Amino acid sequence: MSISTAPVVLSSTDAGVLTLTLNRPEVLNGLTDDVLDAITDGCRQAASDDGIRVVVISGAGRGFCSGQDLRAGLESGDVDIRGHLRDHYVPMVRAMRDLEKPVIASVNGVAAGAGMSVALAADFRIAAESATFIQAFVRIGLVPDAGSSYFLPRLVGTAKALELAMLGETVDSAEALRLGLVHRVVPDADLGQATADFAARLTRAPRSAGLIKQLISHSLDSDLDEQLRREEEAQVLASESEDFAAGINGFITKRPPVFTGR
Ligand code: LHQ
Repeated sequence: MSISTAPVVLSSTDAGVLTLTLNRPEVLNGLTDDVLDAITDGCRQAASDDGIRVVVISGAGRGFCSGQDLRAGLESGDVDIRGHLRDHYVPMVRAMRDLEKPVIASVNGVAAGAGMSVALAADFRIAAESATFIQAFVRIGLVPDAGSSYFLPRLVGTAKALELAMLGETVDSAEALRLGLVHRVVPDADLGQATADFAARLTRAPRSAGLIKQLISHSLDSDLDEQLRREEEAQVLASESEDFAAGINGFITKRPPVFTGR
């Protein structure tokens, strides 16, 4: 047994981008409570820090995330699954979704089980050509969790979601792009730069970008009247932002506005 003192999630901030790198490469970044809590903490930190505009989640080594670490005590049968989900998985998904800033999953390799859920809970997925996606839950007799059964049908439709979740087959990056599971596929060697370029664009987005995230997130769960009310609330907030003033000024003066996220 090797005892590692390396952090299970590496965290770094550069030019407004908080990058969280899952760091258990020997198990393709299998999820433990510590990993889940570190993602939650990172998203909460991003929420309270005006200097962070975008969060990127990626994986160290050849995997993105292999889902729940199946050797972290589960085989004994003594684990309180309900508590485990409620105390660690749910807060992570909520922290990613409640954050009024974009989250990018930079999928460098296999995303399996709850590892695929992490990717799906992000706002954007940029995949390396060698990345694969597996609804692995059914392979071990479980059901999708960590939001997969919510996000997957919304991304690919119920028929395809059912097929992916029930058969648990491996989806390669080309198929993931065709299905609308990912936004971009890039050569493996270009993933870091492509993610950095995409994130940099988002760091220049106005305050309204976070409000747009919330509007689109809620749209499929709302009827028209509710969504019209949500738009009204969000538009009032957006119109009170410094970025709206900068946007209007930019239009009038014919100079591109510089947005600050406020
Ligand atoms: C792993 C793992 C892993 C530990 C690779 N754990 N070691 C579940 C339960 C309870 C509550 C909450 O929610 C959940 C949700 C879930 O996420 S259930 C789904 C859990 N994930 C899986 O079932 C996927 C398991 N992994 C695999 O099927 C394969 O490893 C994949 C397809 C991901 C990758 O295959 P390969 O590229 O062939 O790599 P490998 O299998 O050789 O893995 C490399 C090493 O990583 C290997 O260790 P070893 O010591 O033999 O070199 C694996 O045992 C280890 N590893 N996933 N989840």
